[in-house]
Amino acid sequence: MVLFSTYFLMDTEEIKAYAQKNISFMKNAQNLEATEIGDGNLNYVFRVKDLDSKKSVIVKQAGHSARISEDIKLSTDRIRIETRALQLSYERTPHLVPKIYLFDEVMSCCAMEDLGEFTIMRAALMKQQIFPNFAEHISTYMAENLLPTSDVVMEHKEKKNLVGSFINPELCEISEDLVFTEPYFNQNNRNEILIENAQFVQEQLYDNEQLKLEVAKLKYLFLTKTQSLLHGDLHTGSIFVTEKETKVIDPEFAFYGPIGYDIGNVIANLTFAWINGLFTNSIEFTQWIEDTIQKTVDLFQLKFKDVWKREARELFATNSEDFMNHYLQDIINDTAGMAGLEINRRIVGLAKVIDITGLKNDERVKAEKLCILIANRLIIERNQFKTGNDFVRILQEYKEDFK
Ligand code: SR1
Ligand code: MG
Repeated sequence: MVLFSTYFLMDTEEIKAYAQKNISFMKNAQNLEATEIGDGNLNYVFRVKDLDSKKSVIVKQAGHSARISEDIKLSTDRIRIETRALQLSYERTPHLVPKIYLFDEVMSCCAMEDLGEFTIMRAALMKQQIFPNFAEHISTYMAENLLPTSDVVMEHKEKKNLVGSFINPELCEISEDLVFTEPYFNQNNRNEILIENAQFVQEQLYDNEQLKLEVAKLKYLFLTKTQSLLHGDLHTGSIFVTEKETKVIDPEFAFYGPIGYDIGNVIANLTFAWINGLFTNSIEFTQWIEDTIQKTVDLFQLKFKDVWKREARELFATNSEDFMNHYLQDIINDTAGMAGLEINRRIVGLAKVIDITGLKNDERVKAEKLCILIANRLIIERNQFKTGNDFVRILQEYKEDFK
């Protein structure tokens, strides 16, 4: 009998035994089925289903290296971070994240609610599906979860303790390398660039000293700005959707960083869907994306101010509307810059997105150039961004040239 008292990487048979032992509603199950359904880069994800009661659970286990590469060695502490981050989000926004059932430090796994009827948003966007409530949901998720973990709301010593418990050096290092450094230096020789765009990338990224100065400033924000507890990897592969609901998953990259990093990731990944829609002539879809980008930024700002007015405790924050506006404007500027960085890294770095790689080669060549042009403007002009419309305008400016 397997005791699960020392760590090992579980297979589907062992996962069934694990669920039977540890999940209360599976204790007497005789007819369990387990499938490995993970498609991420790092972990193993199993769905365990009781074929009699029809109840199911998701068990996520971390290995000692990344799933995509044995060379990327990672602490299994990422599962503790993910579990805790989901639990904190569940306290504030239970309708927007899955419920955690258990965390097992020995086996480096957690068990959570099965979101069986949901689809990964990136896959749905590739089919040009529209989610009318997405901006409403994601802006609530961000406003309700980001500001309350900042110094604006939290007692400063408590906040520092929380910063400490979310120190996530290895996963941050992945982002520091893949998002902030390799796209501009290729120092690890891991960038993957279409031959047709090699010269363009050389000029626009590697040799672009004006851009690299701005990227350096943003990298140092990521390294040092312990503003709020972030999701840390809020792309459309970390979001589950149905027509009516949205659930944010996978906060294993959670750490204390600049709020604009999360919002920027959302905007960047919506931009990839927009570009896919542009090249596949999906007019209704691209219009919905434009509308969603605008609403996400504008609704975030409205909801952020509501949370601030309701929950701010720090004295300057409760006494000065000017300070609130300054703080929010700074977030929007970071958002633009971070969106640009996420776009560039998904084009030249090793972790790409199907929205762009799934295009026909000649379209992909053009789409990648378009991405880099948009990204560089987001980075360089970030301090001019104020409203959702500013993010949409930049897309519209390129629309005609690239159709
Ligand atoms: C080695 S992990 C590559 C990427 O996958 C994750 O989802 C993060 O975005 C990371 O940068
Ligand atoms: Mg992930």
